[in-house]
Amino acid sequence: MKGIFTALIGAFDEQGQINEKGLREIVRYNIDHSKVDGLYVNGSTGENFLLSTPQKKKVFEIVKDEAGQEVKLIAQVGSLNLEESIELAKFTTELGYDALSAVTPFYYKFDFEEIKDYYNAILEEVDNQMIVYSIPALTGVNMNLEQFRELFENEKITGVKFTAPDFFLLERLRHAFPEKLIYSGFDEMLLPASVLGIDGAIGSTFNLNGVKAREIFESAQKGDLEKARKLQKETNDMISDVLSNGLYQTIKEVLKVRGVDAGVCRKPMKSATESQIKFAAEIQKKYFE
Ligand code: SI3
Repeated sequence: MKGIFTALIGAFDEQGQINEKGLREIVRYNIDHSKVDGLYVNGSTGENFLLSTPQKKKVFEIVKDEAGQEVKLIAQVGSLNLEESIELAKFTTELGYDALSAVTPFYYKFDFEEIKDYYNAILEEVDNQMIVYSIPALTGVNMNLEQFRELFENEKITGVKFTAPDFFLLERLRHAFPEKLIYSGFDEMLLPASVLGIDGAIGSTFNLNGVKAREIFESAQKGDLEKARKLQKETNDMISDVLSNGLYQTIKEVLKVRGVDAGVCRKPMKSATESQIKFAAEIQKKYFE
């Protein structure tokens, strides 16, 4: 379960329906071209929170069918509807997903006991491992070391996807829980996170840049910091341009330039405009050719 995991981008048509052919192409591209270690399915990048339960299930099915046993698969099943989370956890465990992940419950200001109960309730129902998805900037949920310790008391919680710029907490977590899996979630911070001893990374830009992400991770692990810094700098130039042009729209449009039919974003997200499409083509040329 270690290494580079792509937070899989979604593929939808103009009507918001799943573009199955495109989704299969995205999976193949990540496996065959980028040679990532795994896929993180129905996360933020998959526009998960815009999907109905049947649509989430369809994505899980298509990805598993396409990827088979070729790479590790993590199913993001977190939802404000706990019954939906449990249903998806059972569904993906039966499909053969290697691990579950669930975003911390958000919107309402849940207290820590409620958050802990949410994870334990999901895990009581399934025989699978869970990676906590912590992304405070989007959820408003900021857990401290002691709260992670309490979550990790459940042995089925085997790790965390740590999407925060808090390197003090990251170091404390690494030191306190050497046996737990820690994945870095911010691609632009892969190098410093790697230096602190993460087990892997889960990122949206790996849909485009999986090969270089691995090089950063592995160079840092080997102690070749000069090379890792150069690669992270090049990567961050690219990420700055992608973010300035609209993250998910740009990932999709760059993939299309490469012949991968990544479709459009689901409403209420906007589809790429002509100028975004044009800049995406420039990004492809500038950083990847
Ligand atoms: O769930 C997911 O799709 C992710 O793994 C998200 C991942 O942490 C990304 N965060 C968001 C909000 O999309 C990052 O990969 C992020 O896009 C990247 O670091 C650029 O800021």
